[in-house]
Amino acid sequence: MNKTYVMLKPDAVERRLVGEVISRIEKKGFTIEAMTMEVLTEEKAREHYSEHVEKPFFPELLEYITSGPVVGMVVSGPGVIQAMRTMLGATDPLEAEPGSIRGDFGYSKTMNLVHASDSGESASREIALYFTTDQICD
Ligand SMILES: Nc1nc2c(ncn2[C@@H]2O[C@H](COP(=O)(O)OP(=O)(O)OP(=O)(O)O)[C@@H](O)[C@H]2O)c(=O)[nH]1
Ligand SMILES: [Mg+2]
Repeated sequence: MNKTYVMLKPDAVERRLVGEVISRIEKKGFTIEAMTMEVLTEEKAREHYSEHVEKPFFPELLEYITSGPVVGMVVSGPGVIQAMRTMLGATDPLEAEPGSIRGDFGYSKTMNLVHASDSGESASREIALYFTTDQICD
């Protein structure tokens, strides 16, 4: 699996960091195969974060992720799933390494700017949730 799903969350769009994040992905050498901008419905957000619906932080996460438009992308390249996770940095931006997206720009564990699939299985599931096969170049 050389494809992953990347989402610029509402705070990334609000803070005008879309170009910065896309620039990092492109400079790394990865390819953007498809892109959409949408406001997530509660139903879609629950589907996206289905593993977290019972967690104590989920209500806050749900409110945040549906609070404004998100930019979703299919990104491809060798080792892209793990590489994008490394480029994101730790979930908590206060623990993320400088040089990572969350380390450089984030300060809130909820508002951590960018999502990327955490495994091949997640990537397949998430790409299918947001894109039809004819939307993906390749
Ligand atoms: N407030 C709070 N939010 C959390 C906590 N753990 C996870 N989250 C939020 O829930 C999202 C999903 O959690 P995870 O999937 O474990 O973390 P992640 O894979 O680094 O983040 P995503 O790429 O968004 O999936 C995170 O990005 C955070 O916004 C927590 O302990 N407290
Ligand atoms: Mg996750």
